[in-house]
Amino acid sequence: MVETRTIIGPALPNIPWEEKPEGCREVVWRSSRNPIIPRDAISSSNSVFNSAVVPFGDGFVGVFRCDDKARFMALHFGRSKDGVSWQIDEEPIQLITLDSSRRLAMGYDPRITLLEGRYYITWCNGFHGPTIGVAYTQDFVTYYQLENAFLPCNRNGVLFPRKIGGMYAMLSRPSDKGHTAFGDIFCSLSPDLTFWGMHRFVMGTIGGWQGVKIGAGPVPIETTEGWLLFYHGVCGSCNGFLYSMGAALLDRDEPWKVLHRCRTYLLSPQRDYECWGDVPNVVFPCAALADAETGRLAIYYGAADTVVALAFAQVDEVIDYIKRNPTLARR
Ligand code: BMA
Repeated sequence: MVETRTIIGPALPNIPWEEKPEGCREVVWRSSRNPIIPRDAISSSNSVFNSAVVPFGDGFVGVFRCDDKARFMALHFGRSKDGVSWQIDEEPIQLITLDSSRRLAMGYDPRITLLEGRYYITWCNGFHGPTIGVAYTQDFVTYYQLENAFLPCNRNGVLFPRKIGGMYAMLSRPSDKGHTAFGDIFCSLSPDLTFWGMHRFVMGTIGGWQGVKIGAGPVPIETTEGWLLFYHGVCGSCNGFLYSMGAALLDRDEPWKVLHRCRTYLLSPQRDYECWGDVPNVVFPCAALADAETGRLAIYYGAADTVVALAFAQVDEVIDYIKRNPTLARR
């Protein structure tokens, strides 16, 4: 039990958890049950990865990126009692949309943000190129689609879980239509979740593991030290891109201000299920559960664009790591 709570939020006593293995020197350690979701979790799926999870009722629910065997991307609902074993619906989520021009065209890389009693789903939607789709649900039965947040091309749209300075806030990563070879994180504000503006630069690429592009990962976790943002960073190699995970602390009142950012990664593709799959060498975090009582974190990430994996960390260790391995470059 920690003396002072670092995480500003509710306790989550049933958070999935495994103690750090004896002798492990890493700040983030993997579940011994990885990968927790196989590529064929539903009968039609080629792969299940880059997915979002939240506590719901006395268990957990999620929105899963399931690419089918025709290699079309769709979002599927799933439920779990323990956050580790999942039942995913065979049929994709259907959204209620008033305007067919922004209908869900494809769905990938979802995030779920609990905000003012509604669960907002943001994902990469097809609209003359990728952009950020937004929908909400209160029961994970009926989903209402809102306007796309941005012009194409954009990816990795991540909503903050509360208004900041009276405005809704979203991180995103402007991109292109392909396998974008650039990308910095920006923050945009909105009075109503429809009109987005006041765009602010948050942070950009620097050398090494985060040298080609970076993108926000799970919904930021509010802590006494700032918003804890896990993000993916990409570097190029002679065999293509390599995706790793790092973390930063953003100012609680002006989240485009980076307080601290790590120079070295927290997790990189090293296990077989992260290195072998449809896209080798990818760890891509999309969700994190947090228990304010114990400071435990459970991080869900897609591995090799093929399966879902789980990792654990203690919030104070992560914050200490970010501060001990700082970079001041390209804030
Ligand atoms: C990005 C997205 C992700 C994917 C990653 C690695 O551009 O398409 O869904 O995990 O590439 O292939």
